[in-house]
Amino acid sequence: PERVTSPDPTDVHPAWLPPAAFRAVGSRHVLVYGDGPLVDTVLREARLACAAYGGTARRCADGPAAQLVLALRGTPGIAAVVRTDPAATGGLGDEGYAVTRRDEVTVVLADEPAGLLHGLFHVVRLGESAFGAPHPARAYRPVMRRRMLDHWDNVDVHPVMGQVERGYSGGSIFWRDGRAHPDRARVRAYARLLAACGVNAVSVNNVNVHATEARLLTDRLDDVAEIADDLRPYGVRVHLSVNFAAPVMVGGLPTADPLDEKVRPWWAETTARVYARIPDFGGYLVKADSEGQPGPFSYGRDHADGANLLAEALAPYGGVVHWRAFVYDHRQDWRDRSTDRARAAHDHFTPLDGRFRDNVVVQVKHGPLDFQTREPVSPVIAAMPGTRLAVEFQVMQEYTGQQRHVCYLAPWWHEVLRFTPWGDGGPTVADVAADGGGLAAVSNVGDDPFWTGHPLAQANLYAYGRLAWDPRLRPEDVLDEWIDLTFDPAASADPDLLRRTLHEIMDDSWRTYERYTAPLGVGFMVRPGHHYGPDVDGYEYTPWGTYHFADRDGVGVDRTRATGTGFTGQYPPPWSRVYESPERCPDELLLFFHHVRYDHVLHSGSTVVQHIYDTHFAGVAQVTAMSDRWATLAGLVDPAVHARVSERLAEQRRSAQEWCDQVNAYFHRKSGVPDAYGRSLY
Ligand code: BDP
Repeated sequence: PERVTSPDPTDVHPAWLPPAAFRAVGSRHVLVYGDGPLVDTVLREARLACAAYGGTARRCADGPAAQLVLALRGTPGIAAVVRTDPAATGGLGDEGYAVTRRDEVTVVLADEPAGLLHGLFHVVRLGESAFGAPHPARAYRPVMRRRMLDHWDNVDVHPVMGQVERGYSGGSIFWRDGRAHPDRARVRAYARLLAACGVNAVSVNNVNVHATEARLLTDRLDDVAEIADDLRPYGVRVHLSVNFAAPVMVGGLPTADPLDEKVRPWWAETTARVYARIPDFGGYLVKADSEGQPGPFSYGRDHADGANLLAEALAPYGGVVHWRAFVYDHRQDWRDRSTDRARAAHDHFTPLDGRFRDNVVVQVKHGPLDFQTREPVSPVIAAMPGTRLAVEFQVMQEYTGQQRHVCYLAPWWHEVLRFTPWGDGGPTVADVAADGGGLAAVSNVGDDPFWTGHPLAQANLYAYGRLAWDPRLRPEDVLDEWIDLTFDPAASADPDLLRRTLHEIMDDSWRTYERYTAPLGVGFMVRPGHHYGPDVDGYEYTPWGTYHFADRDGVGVDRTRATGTGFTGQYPPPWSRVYESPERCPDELLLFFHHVRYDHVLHSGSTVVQHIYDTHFAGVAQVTAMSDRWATLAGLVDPAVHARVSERLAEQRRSAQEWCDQVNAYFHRKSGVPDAYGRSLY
């Protein structure tokens, strides 16, 4: 199809980059020093801002005295303008920058163009306060080198999954009718949003690689190159999900055996063609031997053989293979309690530690199961010291309300990133990822006018990027940044009400969601297939390995070494001991690790069954309160946003009630225990 741009770009919500976000920059005299495409982007952004707010943006030094200088260190002649010791902050790396303010001039310095772009967005975030009190140079460097988003987008519309697998925001922004999407303006706008929150890598197709998508690697490479062209000016690199059986599917070989003598050259030549077309191509993402995807197991090889094959092909170009550790048997015998899906990744991967090439990143879901509302941290993260690991999150809300419910996930990710797998004082999950392959997350974006279906779900994408840049940021501060950029409270009739209300609705929304859904870490209880809404026994007698084992006496999965699946033994101390004991195990994970009686008393003092009743009633009440609060913002936020969020809150309220009714009725009938407060349980 002919390439077009959005008929009316204002149809698309500006997310966290409305023109007003640039007011402070745009009303200044801006000077940019340096060359190259990313510096051009910096200048273009500054000019756009200045055109709207009366400032000027130039590349040379004459004209009005500069109030904001953005300079690449090493550019000849900057010493006169940058009246600070350019060496004061040490090396800033590929993406770092330093900011200083002196003599009424704010200066951003970087060693590389990408750093200058990140520095510009830093000033945008600060707004007017970037032009306040003087301060010495402060350096900012990303904690994670690679901060990746994985799109589960199909090129074609899949008969069951639709275009975006688990997508809750419409179709793909990258693909339409089997080709690169004709609306390139939208892809560029996306790149800009990503750069502004810190994401620097995007995988552009689903990890389940079907026949059409497999061709992206070969005869559809031009389409991938087009997307790469649109993301490049914002420092975002393209990665591709590939099918391990590609040599057979698109290469005409009889086998994809990693040790076959024809398979290796096939990957080498195919990869050479990819780099000839896209010189800054990031690498491959692979889901192998998982949920029906082919992999090395089909040939009697292991995952190190498989990953190293692709890594070898990518190595000459500096590319990486992200090899997912999400490998488990989805055809389990549910009667056999000795198998445990939670164990699978550790069982498969830890024996391979030390065998992966340097440019293999083993990408581990943050929990051992599958992006549930609450899970312990995956024990794999602590078990592969000789392997580069990336931690994978799901910004897309598959199990957290599918972007119909408000569920601000940053507090959850923050908790995971701060977790210390070897106990207090030891390295954190963030440290492991920072030393290894960084963070990856499944994107929640589609061609919906609000990008993310639920307008407040934009905050999750923003927060993911910011936490990947700096996992030490506090979720509530990240939310403040997002509110400032998106809603421009300074220009609102009631800035305090706006900010306070958004915090009241969002800060605790993940815990609220947890309250009215599956209790105490047991997970699932969702409707099979699409995973929306409650069905307590929906997966109980299926082969997927996701059980709660509720009976008349109790509930929960015994994953102890003493009497259960032995999963607790995959953790190093102290967590192996903490999780092994029902007394020491944190309440919120009790049913993940233990099968307990309904009258088991939690640390909170409540019994398990009374906790279930109480939290479910409380969760529904909190959603009602959220709705009431949102109503008070009518007139303070864009009417289209207000209407969309109100609609979704009504659905959240309905759904929360349904969860509460079904879960409470279920446990009331199983246990026969009435509610201590006499509320109706059915
Ligand atoms: C599960 C999703 C499935 C994905 C899978 C994955 O239900 O659609 O393909 O994760 O991560 O949560 O590969």
